[in-house]
Order: sequence, then structure tokens, then C-alpha cells
Amino acid sequence: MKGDIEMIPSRNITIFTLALLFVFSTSAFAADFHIEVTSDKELYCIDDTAFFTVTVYKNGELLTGNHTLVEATFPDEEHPVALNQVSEGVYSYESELTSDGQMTLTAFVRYDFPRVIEAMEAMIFRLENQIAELEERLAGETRPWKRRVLETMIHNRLTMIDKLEEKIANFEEPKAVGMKTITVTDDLYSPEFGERWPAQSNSNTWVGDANQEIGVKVSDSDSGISTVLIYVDNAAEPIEMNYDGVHATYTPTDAWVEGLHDVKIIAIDDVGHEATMTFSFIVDLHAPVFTSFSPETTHDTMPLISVGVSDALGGLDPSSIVLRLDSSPPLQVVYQDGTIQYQVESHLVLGDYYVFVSVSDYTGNEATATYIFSIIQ
Ligand SMILES: [Ca+2]
Ligand SMILES: [Ca+2]
Repeated sequence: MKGDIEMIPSRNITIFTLALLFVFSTSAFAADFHIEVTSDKELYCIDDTAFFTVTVYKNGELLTGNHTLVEATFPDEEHPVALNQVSEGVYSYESELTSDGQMTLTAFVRYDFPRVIEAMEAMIFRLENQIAELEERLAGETRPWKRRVLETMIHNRLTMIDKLEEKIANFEEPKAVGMKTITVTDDLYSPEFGERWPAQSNSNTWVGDANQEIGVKVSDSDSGISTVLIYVDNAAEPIEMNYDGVHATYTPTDAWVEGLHDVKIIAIDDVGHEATMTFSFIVDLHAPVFTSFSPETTHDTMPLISVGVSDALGGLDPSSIVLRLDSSPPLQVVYQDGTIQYQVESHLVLGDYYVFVSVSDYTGNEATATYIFSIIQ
């Protein structure tokens, strides 16, 4: 009977569905969302705190207004986290990093219409009840024309349920996703320096080459060396050294000026840990000079031979002193305060004697001289 069928409030359902379709067609649902996620660094070490900024745009403008939820997960999608709203469309998130590896902050927006979803769910519930009722009636109905009517009504309701479920899923689906992956290392240690050149010679480092290269062995546990910088002579700006994975080197663009130079080298690993080494070196390009010789003429048959010597930069190497008397082997001399002395130990006969003397500074600049003295009556 036709009257029974019309007791089902199908008109209400249709109107509600149309209303929902209208809501979906408004600008809020056609919006173009875009999310940017940035972090304060790319690489962190354990115990660092990572700071993220999440910026949400809707149609090219910072997100404003209601009906959108900005949500996030960190360090993976299994772990929802709360964002702090900084201003309209801008959110922050910070996390102390307690383990190493790759971690991703994923942010997304979702429509926030809980009452609409509730209404749609209630509608589905009612439609399901109606279907159950219609199916019961269908089971007891034998008239073909009426069975067809009932089947059509059931089919229409099932179609409506499908559409509603699709709309709910669409509500719950993220509308835009932004993500940022950071790397966390367990590298807690600064780089380490090994041997360097020019190497220290005595209490100083002496250099005899005006184009002397500076180099140092640099290594790092775990994350690896990112940059090695050198400051020469307290320059305000550093120069990046060439690093081949083992040694960092620097060759001066201009020849070194003679004298003292200060070097500061800073090695930075990929996490940002720094290590600093400093040293000085003296560029000495000139040989020592002889300043005096005595005796020239003497009555003393066991004279004290004395040779004055100086090096402009104070780099004379006492161990380099060689002094011979005529064709003697090198003699045992005393060197102190710029004076080389040799005490003749046995009487010499009258006559002329040759003294051959040579000295070097620590960079190998050598000076030689020959003097003659005479023992007379
Ligand atoms: Ca390190
Ligand atoms: Ca010198």
C-alpha cells in the first residue's frame, strides 16, 4: 500500500543532504592550503632542543579564522604532538632530542566541523534503521510492483549512506601536509687536532720558506668535519682551509713577511662542535752575521779565539756552530750570548793561523767566514 511507504521521511533526508552539499561547495572547502615547516638547524646532537616553525597558508594568506585544526606528529606519524600558536597561521613546536636518527615533524590541517560530522553520522544511523525496516517489509512482501518500490527505496538510502561516509572521510582527511626532517647524531665531541706543520723546532717554530704551507691533521668522532677555518695574524675574517678528509692546509696568497706570525685554527664538526688550536711561527729568511773577531795579532801562544755572531730574529742554532783552526777537525767551542769562543789548549808557534767558522739559524740559513790571526814575538 502506497500510504505505508510514504511514512518513511525521505524528504527530510534529501533536504539535509542538499544542505551538506551546499556546505561543501562554500569557499572554506575549496580553499587551497599550504604548510611550511622549518627548523632552526638541520643537524642536531642528542640533548639539543629542536625548534620548529609551522606556517599555514590558506589561499596564499596566513591562515585565519575557525573551522580548521592544525595538527602535528613528531618524531613520526605514530606520535601526535601539540603545536603552540604564535600568531595567526604561525605555530611553533620544540622538542628535546633524546635519541639519534632521522626525525620528522609532520603538520597538517583538517576541517573542524564536529557538529556537521555528528549530524551526518546521525543521519547515517537513521538511514540504516530505515533500511532495516524496509528490508523487513521486503521479506514479507510478495507483490512484484511493491517489491520493486521497496528495493528502490533501499537502494537510494544505501547511495545516500555512501555519499555521507565519503563526506565524513573528506572532512577527516588532512587538507595539506608539511614536513621537515632533521637528523640527530650522538656526536657529543669536538674535533681533534693531530700533528701540524710547520712543526715546532725548539721553543719556537721556525720557518725558512716565504711560501710556507700551514697544515694540521684534523679528525672528528661521528659526524665529521664540516669546516676548518684559519685566522692569520689576528685577522678579523677567517679563511677556509682546504680539507681533504685528513689534513687541513693553507698556502698564503702572498709570501710571508719575515718575523713572527700568529695562527688560530678552528675546526667545526657537522653538529657545530668547535675545537681551536693556536700557535706562532717565525719566518727567518736571512743568515746570521758575524760581528767581531779576535784576536787579530797577539803575543799569546795559547790565545782565546772569540767570534761574535748575531741573527736578526734570534734564531741562531748553537748546535750548528763549526769552528776549525787551520785544518783541524771541528773544535769544542763555548757559545753564549752571541759569542763563540775557543780556548787554544796547547802552545802555538809564531805565525799566521786560519780560523774557519760557520753557523746556521734554525731555518738552515748558513753563514761562513774565514779569519786570520797572527802570533808574534
Ligand atoms: Ca664531533
Ligand atoms: Ca736568521
